Amino acid sequence: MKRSRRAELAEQLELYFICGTTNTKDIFRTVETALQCGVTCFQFREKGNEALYGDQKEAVARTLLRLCRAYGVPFIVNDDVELAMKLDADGVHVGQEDASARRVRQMIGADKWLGVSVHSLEEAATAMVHADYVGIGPIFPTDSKADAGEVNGTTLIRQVRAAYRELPIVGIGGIRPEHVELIRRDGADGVAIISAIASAPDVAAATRRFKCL
Ligand code: 3NM
Repeated sequence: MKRSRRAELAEQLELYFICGTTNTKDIFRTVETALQCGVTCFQFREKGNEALYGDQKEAVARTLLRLCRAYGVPFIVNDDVELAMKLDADGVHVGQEDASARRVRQMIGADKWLGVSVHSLEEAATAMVHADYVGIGPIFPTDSKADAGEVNGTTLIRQVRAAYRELPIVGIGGIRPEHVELIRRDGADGVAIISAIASAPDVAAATRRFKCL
């Protein structure tokens, strides 16, 4: 990856908010508030029993994309490559169980961001051939992902950073503002958050807490 693209990406990963309609009562208000209060990247992740699909999912995504564009924040789609391409989103994020990084890269081309969740050094080594950044977690216990793997603290972040100095890394899973310093010190460029922002009684205050550490 060119130096400038790596630097730009690392900066955009600083406070990466992830949300779908099952994570909050009013997704538009939650996302707009989070954007106003300083999130640097947004991922639309529509998962769970009550998740929308088809036209309804697309309509929500379009509105969120418009909001992100208005605030100059990258809009990433979780898993759904077709939707990401239809909307001309800024990128796609996939897990290990989703389409393989190589296939997704072929589908989205070189210009869009590709993020891949990894849970071992081997997965990181494979992902980084095609990915622009990797997500590493769960750092702490989380209620937001039913099949999240073993909680590992920052161990894997440290290992991946030691092995790949230039690879953009975002930590994920149960992260609260007080954890950010440690996670960044151990090698992550940023943190990805669902519930600490989406479920907060005061989304603005919760977002700002991640910004002034
Ligand atoms: N992926 P919260 S943990 C979407 O470990 C996701 O790969 C994870 O939500 C992983 O901030 C997770 O509410 C959920 O804990 C993050």
